Amino acid sequence: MSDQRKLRAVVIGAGMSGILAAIRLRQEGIDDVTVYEKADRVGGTWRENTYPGLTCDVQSHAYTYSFELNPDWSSQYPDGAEIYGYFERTAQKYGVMEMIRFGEEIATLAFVDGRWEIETKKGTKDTADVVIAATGVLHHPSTPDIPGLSSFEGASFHSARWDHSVPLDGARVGVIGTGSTGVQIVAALADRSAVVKQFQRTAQWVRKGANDPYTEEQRAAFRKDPSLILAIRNSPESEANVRLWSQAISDASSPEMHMMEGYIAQNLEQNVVDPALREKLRPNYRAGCKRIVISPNYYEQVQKPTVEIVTDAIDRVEPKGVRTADGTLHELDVLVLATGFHADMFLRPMHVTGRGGVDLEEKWAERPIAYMGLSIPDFPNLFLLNGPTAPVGNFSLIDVAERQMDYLMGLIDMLRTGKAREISAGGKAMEDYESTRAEAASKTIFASGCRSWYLGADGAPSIWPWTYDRFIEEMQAPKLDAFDVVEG
Ligand code: N01
Repeated sequence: MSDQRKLRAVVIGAGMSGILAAIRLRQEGIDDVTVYEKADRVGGTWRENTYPGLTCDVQSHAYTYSFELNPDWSSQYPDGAEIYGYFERTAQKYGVMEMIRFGEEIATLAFVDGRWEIETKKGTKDTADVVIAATGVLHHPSTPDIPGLSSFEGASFHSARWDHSVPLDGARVGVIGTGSTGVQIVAALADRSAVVKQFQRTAQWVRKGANDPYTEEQRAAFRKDPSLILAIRNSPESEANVRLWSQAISDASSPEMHMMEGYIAQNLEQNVVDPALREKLRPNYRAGCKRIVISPNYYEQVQKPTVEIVTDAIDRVEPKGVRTADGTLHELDVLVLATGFHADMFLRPMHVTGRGGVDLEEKWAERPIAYMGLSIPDFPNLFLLNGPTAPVGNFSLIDVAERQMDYLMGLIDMLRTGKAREISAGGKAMEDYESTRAEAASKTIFASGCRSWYLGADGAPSIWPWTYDRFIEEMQAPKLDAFDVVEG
């Protein structure tokens, strides 16, 4: 141990991935770790999203760190507050809170003389040997450019900026958007609000997910015997589902994909009684092209008399509500923008310069790229969790982050043991990765013709196109010939 180099690490962000990175670095004996968090609490997406109906579309026992199982989950799809509580408790338990500088947003990162120089918006300066960017995938809200939006006299906000002072019970609420967020909000408000109008530009494929509560007996059994939780996480059925799904989405023409589409379509056929409503809700693109929405009760809820699916295009927003192209004014008290996020931000809006002063914006002029979603040529010792082209398509981001972190520890260990002083993806490896990735991406279901946050500005899928098994295999250990290694 004594001849090991003492590394100072900085983690950016205290959400799910940042908490993980801080814990793992400590576990591996790297004590000098600071986490910079722009907000005043941990939790990332689970801090920022507090809308009614919020849950995770990955089952609770699977959306849990492998080293911190949670026998106390109340159900398969618990609410956002419960998920937030899990991350906060875990951060407290593992001493992450003491490592965090809250209220500090990093403005610049510059690689100078072999170290990262860091400056926050408040002017705090720091340096680090290693930087792990755990900046999240979907956290820069996208606000639609709809004429008249600011003229609305009621309350209006983005789903990730929920205003809890606004009464919803008995109110007339409009929800723009039919992604996972819009679906969850509408399902939750159907029993509370007087009128819920969901403005649907594009229909969604919705898969029904059972949400049975765990009983106290089950939770007691989980506490006594954690192998019961592992059995849920690794059950042959869920493993098989992940494999089948991953096989299917990576090849849009595969029999697996056609089978999955049939299965998902059944949910619509079997659960929406009124044929006219069923046709309104029927997507005109293939299931899986957008991220499938999982909901235990969306179809049940949209059939309630309080809910109306509005398919006429939005013309403009007026002081009293939303005017659609057919001339109707939909009068509203509250207008929710469940309109998604800018999915190409990653390290942005930080100003990041790498070796020789190269600007990340130059590197990312066409699209954000990172070898294996985690390392960028000429940006040594800067690693990303769930970065560009990571497998965020219908997989559990917590599992992705854990596997990436294990892989990164292999690289960081080289820095610590003096086998390397600087490590970043090699230019050739990056090119090969990106060209084979783009080629494979064109065969995925994501490229089958729809608009989604999986697509880059050029309209091509910008995420992991291969199977999950392939990702697991790649993450076993770094292939060192893919990296530029400056020996130390
Ligand atoms: O955002 P989205 P989201 N006029 O981008 C519509 C994760 N998530 O927040 O489809 C009218 O999917 C847009 O219409 P269209 C999950 O990974 C997870 O719902 O582009 N409509 C679309 O309907 C998810 O995939 C959970 O035609 C406009 C919607 O807004 C991801 O976050 C929960 C419009 C945006 O859908 C994003 O989901 C919630 C306009 N001008 C979210 N602009 C979990 O369960 C946009 N739209 C973990």
